[in-house]
Amino acid sequence: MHIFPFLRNYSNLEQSNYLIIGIPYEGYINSRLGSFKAPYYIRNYSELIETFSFYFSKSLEEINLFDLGDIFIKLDENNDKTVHNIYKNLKNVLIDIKKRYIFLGGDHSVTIATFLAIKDIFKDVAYIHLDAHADCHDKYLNQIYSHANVLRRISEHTNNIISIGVRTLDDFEKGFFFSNVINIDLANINYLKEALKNLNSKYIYLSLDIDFFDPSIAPAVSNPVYDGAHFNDFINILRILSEYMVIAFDVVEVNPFLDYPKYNTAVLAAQAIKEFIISSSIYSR
Ligand SMILES: [Mn+2]
Repeated sequence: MHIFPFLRNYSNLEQSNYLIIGIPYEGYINSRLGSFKAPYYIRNYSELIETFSFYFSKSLEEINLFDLGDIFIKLDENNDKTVHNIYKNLKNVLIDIKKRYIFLGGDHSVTIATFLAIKDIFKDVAYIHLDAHADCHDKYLNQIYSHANVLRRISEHTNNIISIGVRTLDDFEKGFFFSNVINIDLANINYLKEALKNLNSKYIYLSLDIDFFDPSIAPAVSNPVYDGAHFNDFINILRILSEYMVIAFDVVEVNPFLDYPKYNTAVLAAQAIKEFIISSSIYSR
C-alpha cells in the first residue's frame, strides 16, 4: 500500500512510464541512524512540489508515474546478505524494459542491489555517481555491500563509470578511485559532455547520494561534507543527460531523523526526483 504516492500521482501501473519503488533499508548503522525512514518522508513532502518545471518547460502532468510503494526486504543478521536479498527481490519487480525506474533509499548500499537488478534487464548500463564520497572501499568494516563499497562493487560489472562531486577520500580508496574512475569536479560539470561521448553504453543509471549537495541545502545526511553542489549544478547535469537514455535514478542517504522539524532535505530529494523525471522524459526511445 502506498499511503503517500509520490506527488499524489494515481495513474495506473500498465500505462506508467516511470515506476517509483521505496527501499527502506540501511546497512551499517552508526549514531546517525535514519535513512531507512526516507521513502516515507520523501513521498510525504513531495506533496509540496508543484508539477511544472521551469528548467525543462514541461509538466509532470504529461508523464505517467506509478508508485509501487516499498519493496519487501528480507532482513538477515549479515548486512551483505540483506543487500543480496534486496537484489533478488527486485528481480521480481523490474521486468519491463519499456519503463524507467526510480528508487527511494535507504542508505547508499541499496544502489548495489538496484544497479545490478537494472543491469540484469537492460544489460548495457553505464553508472553515474553523484556523491561527496568515492564509495570505493573494497571492504568496509568487514562488509562488501555497504554504503562505502558502492562504486567499487559496481565497477566489477561495468567499465563505464563517471563520478561527479567527490570532495573527500579515505587513504584506503584513493588509489582505486584515481586510477579507475572518471572524476568530474563540481567546477567543471561541462566536462560531463566529453566524458559521455567516450562512453559506449546504451543506457545510463544515475545515483544521487543527497550528500552530493552542500550541507547548507542538504543538512540531514549521515556524513556531511562542505563545499558541495547547489541545485543548479544538479540541473546542469540533468540538461546534459537529457540527450541520453537514463533508465534508472535513485536518491539515497536522506536522514529524516536529522531533518526534523523542517524536512528540507526530504523536500530537496522530492524536487530532485521531479526534475529528473521531467528532464529524462525529453529523450524518448
Ligand atoms: Mn555514497
